[in-house]
Amino acid sequence: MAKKRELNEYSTDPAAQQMILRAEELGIGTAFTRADEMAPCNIGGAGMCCKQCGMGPCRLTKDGSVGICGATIDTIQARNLTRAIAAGAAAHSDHGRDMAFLLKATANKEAEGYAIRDIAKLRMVAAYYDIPVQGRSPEEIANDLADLYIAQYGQQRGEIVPVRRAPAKRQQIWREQDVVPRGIDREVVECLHRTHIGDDQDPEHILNHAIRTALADGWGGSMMATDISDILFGTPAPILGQANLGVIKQDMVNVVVHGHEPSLSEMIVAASQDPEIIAYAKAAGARGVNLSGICCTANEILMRQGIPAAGNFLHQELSIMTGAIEAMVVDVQCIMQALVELATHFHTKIITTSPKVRLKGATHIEFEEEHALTIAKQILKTAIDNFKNRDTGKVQIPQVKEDLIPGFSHEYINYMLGGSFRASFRPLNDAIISGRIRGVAAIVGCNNPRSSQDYLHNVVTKELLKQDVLVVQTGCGAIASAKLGLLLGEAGLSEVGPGLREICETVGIPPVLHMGSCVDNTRILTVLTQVVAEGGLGDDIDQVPAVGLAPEWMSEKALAIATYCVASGAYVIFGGASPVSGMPDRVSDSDLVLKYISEGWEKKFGGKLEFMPTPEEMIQKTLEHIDKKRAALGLPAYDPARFGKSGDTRMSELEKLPLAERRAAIYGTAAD
Ligand code: SF4
Ligand code: MSK
Repeated sequence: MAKKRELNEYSTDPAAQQMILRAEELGIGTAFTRADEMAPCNIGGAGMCCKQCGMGPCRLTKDGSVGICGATIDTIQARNLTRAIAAGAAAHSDHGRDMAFLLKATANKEAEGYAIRDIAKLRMVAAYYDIPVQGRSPEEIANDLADLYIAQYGQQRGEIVPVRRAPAKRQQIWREQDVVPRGIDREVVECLHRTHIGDDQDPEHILNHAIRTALADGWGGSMMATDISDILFGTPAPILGQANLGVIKQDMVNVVVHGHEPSLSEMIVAASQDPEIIAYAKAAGARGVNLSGICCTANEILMRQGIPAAGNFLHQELSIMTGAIEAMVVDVQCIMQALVELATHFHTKIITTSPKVRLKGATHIEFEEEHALTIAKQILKTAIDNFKNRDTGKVQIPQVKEDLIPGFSHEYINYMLGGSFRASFRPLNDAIISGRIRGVAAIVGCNNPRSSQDYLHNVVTKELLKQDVLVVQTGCGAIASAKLGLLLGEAGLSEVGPGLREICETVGIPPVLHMGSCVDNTRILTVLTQVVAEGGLGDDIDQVPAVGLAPEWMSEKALAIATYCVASGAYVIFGGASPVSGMPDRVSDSDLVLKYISEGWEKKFGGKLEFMPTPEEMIQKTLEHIDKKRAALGLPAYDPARFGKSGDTRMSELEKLPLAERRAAIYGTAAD
């Protein structure tokens, strides 16, 4: 009999806790209870099982044992990890490919309802690649850019073009190590080739190709996806939004969009505001259509349109448990197969839309860009028609939600620090150099039901903020902080270290910056590149006092992101289990891969990947790394006592003084 956990061991989020209890009351299983019932395989989990051919699967549980073909534990672990990285890179990059085709269709007026919204970004991106912009229409420029980006997938030789956006020194390292991606599809295919039975057997050599494949994602497919999403739907800027299950509305038709692609969800947003759809919903007895998002589709429409987020990865089932969702519209990635069975307990329709993703038992309404707006309306009408089937007796919506301000794109951070006439990263660099900001942590990635939902994200985030570390976030991690209220202006500043607080008050930013969805981790790469270019913090990314963390990772995409960040020079810390841990009592026999992705990669690229089970260790290693990088740059040691006497804190202290003393404190004299 599986051990049942306490409620707070499932989730730290009160809305989630309420729905987990509701599931228990109704006798419905969720990922939380399935995680109790499904003990992880300790052989596969540690990377010690190979099923690459029909002679196996081979499980290497004894010291010195090898597979039937003679493969060692190191080779098997390297192959397993590399295949996972290839799958993650493929998922992100294939999304980028679809976005490139959508840009091309939009430029040629073949995509219904789409337009080029951010011409400035289009011109800026085109300029990186010497695409002529003067005297040309946005459509002409977009057509050339789309062709260039589409060509990156099938390119066979040379270098993919976005790598030229990295710092010069970084590009040099990649060339010396022979890991510059030649073409996105080529690197993914080569991963599968090299890891086939009887191919590459040298673990380090296999893992070098994992680096090349991950770079094809981070400085390739993902970066292109972010560029095009901004060009078509607008580069994000701060906007007020809300997060958590309390955004679901009792008196409206609730439609949840879930997955990763903004192409359809942006069209659903547009359709939901169409008078025809509003009238259709009213005729069905609802006040209108209420849209909300889950996972990274949520992030995409939250940061551009302010559409609320119903939650992160583990909220997909819980949102249906409210009994008030007429349709959950899914596209690609992070969609649980369990949704269809769960939905049978309620009236919710699960609607698949991607030609790549079908769920048995779901309704399929395929998305076609030529008819995007028409299809979006058809989807909404299907949801509205389902409103009459809602069983009001089953409706239970947790009244829990938080306001947040997402939308801190690279471009907006540049603008907010310097204004439109002198946009610059200088103030950020200066704040790091002075020690007001000790360093930067990117806390990103998934939820994992094997640990308490949001707990690791939030405990690490809150402690680093106290230590004057500026936090940037993407993906489900960003929604975890949003639900806690850390993405809202002054909220939480009392919990923030004195130097960071001064910066937040002066610039007017939250201490945690929401930078987008999982493909948008590339925004962090371009921000770091600009930090380097601004000067004073070294001449390459590996010198910046910064760390990347994914405390609750679960997807192969997370491993691809980690690897391209390592290759870009970052120290990356993952929480939870390592997929290459080997047996704990056999460390000496199976730690080559574990050591290579840490010490080996650090020697070659300046970045390393490590897995840590406890938040305390993640925090300690993050701070040690930041302080080590500060010392290497010759920056003053972090000293919180030097700051905190300016900004709002200073003003509120002064306001408490009698007028004469206040004047003396400000002007150095009590005279009028
Ligand atoms: Fe076993 Fe080798 Fe086949 Fe893997 S490739 S399953 S180790 S025989
Ligand atoms: S959705 S990959 S659970 S971040 Fe991007 Fe969240 Fe991880 Fe999916």
